[in-house]
Amino acid sequence: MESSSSKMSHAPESNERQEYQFDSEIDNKLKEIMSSVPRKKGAALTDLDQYEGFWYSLAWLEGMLRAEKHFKPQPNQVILSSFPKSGTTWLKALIFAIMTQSQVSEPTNPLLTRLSHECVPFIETDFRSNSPKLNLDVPLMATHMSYTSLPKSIIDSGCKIVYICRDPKDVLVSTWHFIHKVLVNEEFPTMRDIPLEDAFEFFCQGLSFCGPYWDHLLGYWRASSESPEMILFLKYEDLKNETGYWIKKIAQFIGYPFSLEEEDKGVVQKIIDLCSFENMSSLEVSKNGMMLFENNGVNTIEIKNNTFFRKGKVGDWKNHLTHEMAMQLDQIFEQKLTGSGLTFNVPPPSSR
Ligand code: PAP
Repeated sequence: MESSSSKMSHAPESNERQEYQFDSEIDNKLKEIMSSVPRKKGAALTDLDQYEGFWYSLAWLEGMLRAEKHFKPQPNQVILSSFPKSGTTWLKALIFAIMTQSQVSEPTNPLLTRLSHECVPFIETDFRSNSPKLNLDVPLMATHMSYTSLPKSIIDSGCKIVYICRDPKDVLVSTWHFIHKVLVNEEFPTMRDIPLEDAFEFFCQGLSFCGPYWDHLLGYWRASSESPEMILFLKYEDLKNETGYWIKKIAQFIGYPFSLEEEDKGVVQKIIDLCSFENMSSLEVSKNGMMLFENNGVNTIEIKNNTFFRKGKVGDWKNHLTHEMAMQLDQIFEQKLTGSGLTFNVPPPSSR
């Protein structure tokens, strides 16, 4: 995604973007992917192609392949990984704020005038774009890729990965609203609005952007169990319930711990307030800004920044899914996650 507001103009030598105009190897690989499994409709803005067991849009896939070839993590690189609609926008802001903690109260803090998606680019979209906007001062990038498809350079470098997931029922509802809100604002021939019932069926079949969700979760869950020093596995619900506790945990994990002095000065609370749904969604950039999303190299669609903010609540699915739908989704995930130790029981209110 490319923001319509001011762009960073760094051209990092290490990531060799000038080669991106045309790359026959990647072009051929994309053709091979497209011909190996039929393109499918899903709970997504675009039709989906399958790669290494997961469903992506073609534009996303192109970015992934370019990143596989060219991505070189910076020293102390941090990667935020998530399934779409699990809390990415929020966690991008939180980690960015942690990594730039001395600026938290500054009126020039980038998070006050830029959407967190602009402060923290997705690897897939940044590597697809010919006008990169990496903020090299903060070595933080995000991805929706499955664990198994992460660029090898990320795994080899041993950089820290923070993964966030969310109750599948809320992810589905949030996804469906997102598709609807984007298409209300933008007409696009290859994209279509879908009823919730269809989105539900697709989601249950694993047919959503970056789905199947259960496999996405399990990839990161197992990797984090094997290498807890490399992957921190978070849940949106926990982050909502105990934001301060998890901010400190994340800060420690990525190597930006708070000193006692900083804690005494209330830095953690300042980060909570800065990144809260109420604050972020009411900023001018969130209310009136927009992103340009490169759909297929020829067309772009505009996505209003306010599309990334809806309710920001745990359990809103209750207002949209029937009891039967909720049970069916719970059963699918229970069965898929059996034996992994990962569950989606919503925690009781914090006592910490
Ligand atoms: P993305 O994958 O497209 O980046 P992502 O940010 O992961 O989307 O998910 C959007 C959800 O996060 C929305 O949830 P909802 O539809 O259930 O409301 C959005 O409201 C929520 N969200 C965005 N910012 C925040 C925030 N600061 N705090 C809590 N939730 C947030």
